[in-house]
Amino acid sequence: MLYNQILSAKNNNQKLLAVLLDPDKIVLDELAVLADKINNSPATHVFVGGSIVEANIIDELIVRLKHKIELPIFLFPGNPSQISDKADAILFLTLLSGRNPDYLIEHQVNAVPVLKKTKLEVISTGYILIESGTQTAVERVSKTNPLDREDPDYAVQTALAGEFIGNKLVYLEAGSGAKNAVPLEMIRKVSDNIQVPVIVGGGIRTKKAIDDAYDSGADLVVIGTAFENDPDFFNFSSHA
Ligand code: 1GP
Repeated sequence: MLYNQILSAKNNNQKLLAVLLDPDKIVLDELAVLADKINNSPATHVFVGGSIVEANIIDELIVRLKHKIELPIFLFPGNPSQISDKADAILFLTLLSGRNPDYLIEHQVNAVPVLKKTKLEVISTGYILIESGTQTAVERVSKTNPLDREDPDYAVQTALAGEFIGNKLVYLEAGSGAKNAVPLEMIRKVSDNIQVPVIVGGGIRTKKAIDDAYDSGADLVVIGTAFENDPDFFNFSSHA
């Protein structure tokens, strides 16, 4: 089970790294090059998804990726239309920071008939959006407010609520392309206070920022925009 691999990595203090591919921003004809870059990177997972994506591209993208890449492919869906049986697992998200019932339960209920037709491993994930300096796509699409970045205790409270509800992962999200990533103190407090693995993403665009997130307690860091903008992003040794 892919979730168990994440748990055992956490228990062995092995840090994980996911490359997030947004199907709307991928040119399929350039995928072979991107796949090579991912294979030569420290990535341990590939996430596929975005706030708004046309579903028919996702199947094709994953099928092509699977020809080139052996890493597990997780769906990171903005809504049930993004479910593809070609992936290995799905982050079954609940937007814990928001108060929009569509993202707390409506989409999840609607996803079930689609999921029943797949063999996807379903991983319950508490998704917590943190204020990042500017409005992000998640805020816009979900019509919810993020949590105050200056209030780590409330983030802990929210993450613990997710854990008590039964979430198997907690994802601290600043939003794709965020101006400011999740504050390190918040990552530290959340990871110190919950048992389940912590994913951190949004606005992380340097190796130092990745390492700082790990040092603060992130178990898995997600990189989207930095890799989109520079497919050599993971070639750290060549950076100044
Ligand atoms: C967004 O956490 C991911 O959902 C990744 O964000 O695109 O800013 O790397 P970036």
